[in-house]
Amino acid sequence: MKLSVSLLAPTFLFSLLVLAAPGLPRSSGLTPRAFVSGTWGLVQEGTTGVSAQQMVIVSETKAIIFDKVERNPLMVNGHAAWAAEIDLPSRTVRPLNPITNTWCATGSFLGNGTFINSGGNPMVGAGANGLQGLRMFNPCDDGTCDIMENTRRIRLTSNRWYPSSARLEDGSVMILGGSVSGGFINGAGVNNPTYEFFPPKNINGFNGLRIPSQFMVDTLNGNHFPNMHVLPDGRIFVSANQQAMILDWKTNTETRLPGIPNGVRISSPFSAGAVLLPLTPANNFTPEIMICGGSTVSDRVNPSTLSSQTPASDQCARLVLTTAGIAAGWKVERMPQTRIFVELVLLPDGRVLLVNGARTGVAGYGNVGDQIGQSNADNPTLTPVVYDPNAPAGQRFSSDGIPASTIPRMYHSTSSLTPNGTILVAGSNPNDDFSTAKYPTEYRMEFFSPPYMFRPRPTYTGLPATVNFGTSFTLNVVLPSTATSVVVNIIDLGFATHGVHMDQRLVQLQATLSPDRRSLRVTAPANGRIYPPGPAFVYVVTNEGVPSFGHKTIIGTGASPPVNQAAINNMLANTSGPAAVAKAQAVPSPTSGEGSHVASEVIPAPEQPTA
Ligand SMILES: *[C@@H]1O[C@H](CO)[C@@H](O)[C@H](O)[C@H]1NC(C)=O
Ligand SMILES: *[C@@H]1O[C@H](CO)[C@@H](O)[C@H](O)[C@H]1NC(C)=O
Ligand SMILES: CC(=O)N[C@H]1CO[C@H](CO)[C@@H](O)[C@@H]1O
Ligand SMILES: [Cu+2]
Repeated sequence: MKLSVSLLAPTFLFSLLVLAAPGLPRSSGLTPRAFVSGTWGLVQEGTTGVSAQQMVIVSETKAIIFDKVERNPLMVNGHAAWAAEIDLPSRTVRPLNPITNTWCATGSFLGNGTFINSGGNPMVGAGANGLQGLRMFNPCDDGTCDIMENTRRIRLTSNRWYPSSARLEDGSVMILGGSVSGGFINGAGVNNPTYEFFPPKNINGFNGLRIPSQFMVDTLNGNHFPNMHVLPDGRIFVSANQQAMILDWKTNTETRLPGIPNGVRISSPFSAGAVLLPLTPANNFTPEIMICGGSTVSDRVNPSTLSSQTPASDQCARLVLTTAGIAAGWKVERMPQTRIFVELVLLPDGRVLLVNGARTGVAGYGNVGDQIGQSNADNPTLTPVVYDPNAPAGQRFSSDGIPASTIPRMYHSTSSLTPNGTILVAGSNPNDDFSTAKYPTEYRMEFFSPPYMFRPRPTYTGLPATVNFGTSFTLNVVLPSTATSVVVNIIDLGFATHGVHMDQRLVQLQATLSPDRRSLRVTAPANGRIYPPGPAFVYVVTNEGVPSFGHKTIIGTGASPPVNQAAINNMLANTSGPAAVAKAQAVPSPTSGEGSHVASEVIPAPEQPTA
């Protein structure tokens, strides 16, 4: 699509002018960064007990995992578990006990460090209807914390299966899109083309109710799990199917961007990976998006006419979000192989790991004419690729020294950077229920160790529990003898599901090393638009590309996001809760799953007042 300047809202133009101020670099300052080359490690250690459809690191030692309700071996409260906590140092697992079905939910942290998981699927077995689920988790170190749910009072306005979410500058979370009931792909009859906030806001006249998004109508059918990235001016980059836009949630204004090049569809079930490239002082915190993989097959045909053997896309496309960058358009590169549901993981050295997924087919299961077991995809990509955004074009992708895994990571697999710097890979389950067929329900965890893991590492102490915007703090550092300088990268490790990585973000901080190299004066991000208030892992990275352990802090004050009780009351008064919905709808059998898109299963949006 051609971008006309008249489409740009005034606030957009203003912020672009600020971003493109004279004398400042306009794109990711293309200065090559050092990184450690050599052989990567790969170990398979521990199991997740439930299949890792969704994964989030919640502390320096714990990850939590959500699955769909299915016959997992791990038990809790007399039934098969569908969520678990992993202790990373010991590789052990502890079952968690949500009430509702978390199938294809999203997740984000609030500014106070509480994690919320929202949306999901209707009732299956022991799991209550999770379509409006909103589950809270406060991380703990003592093995006593669990998911908290109060479905009558704390819930979404409406059904959301396959929504996305993003933490905003005020520490609240926006939840966008999804279907009111589910299947292989979205469609006009099941679409929920709206967004909402948690905690609910009274904004733009909607007073806690869901807010329409034309973009989520225009991007049908393939627009499940839209990619969302909070930009340094507070607005949100959103991409889905073949389109992209910037959403100003404060004014409910959508500004369309050039579409994804070459007809590539990039959201579920044509899942690409997407990442906001590192925001650094050198690039003046100029936002640049990269989207890799996806597919060019039609989103309008009966999925049984699609094939597990159709090559996915090998395209990576980058767009700099300034006036000049948008005018220049997407810059296209080619991965060494085609990839569907690839995960893009930011490394502490500023590079991006492309991991998991398959070379052919589409996301989901039980749809295509030539399923492998139940998988809609085939030809797993077993070797990750590392991408250096600052290397010259043509030299950015490399699998040098990276071992191939023997474990296919198909649909419903996940990956995350860990605080220690390894990359945790888990999940894979293109199946209705627990299965041992080809592309089975996978519980084994793997840890990739980049070569920096085998070098003498910098260490530090003195990180405050909270670090407010614009303030400075001092770390006591011990550097390897060969290091002459360091940078400080804070990373939001985000929430991984379906190849989409909510809230993942790397921001480089201003830091000054003392002449004796023992003390490092660091300045926090300027505001919550550069780094939304909430958890961050702080990596001190040497000039040779060796990161420290990433200790956890909370950026901001750790305060809870604003609560508007009147908006909550209005939402509760004007929307139905899951109990009423459950009565009004036929509950799909556990085997109808993501295997079909049946328009007759439309569930009316629960918008009618209950009174
Ligand atoms: C971090 O990784 C290193 C290298 O594998 C290991 O020696 C160390 O024990 C790990 N630290 C933690 C806290 O897991
Ligand atoms: C964080 O804020 C939410 C929303 O107000 C609240 O429900 C939750 O209890 C808070 N968490 C903490 C740790 O205070
Ligand atoms: C937008 C909307 O439907 N508002 C209604 C919500 O519920 C209150 C109390 O029942 C009504 O007064 C509003 O009109
Ligand atoms: Cu799914």
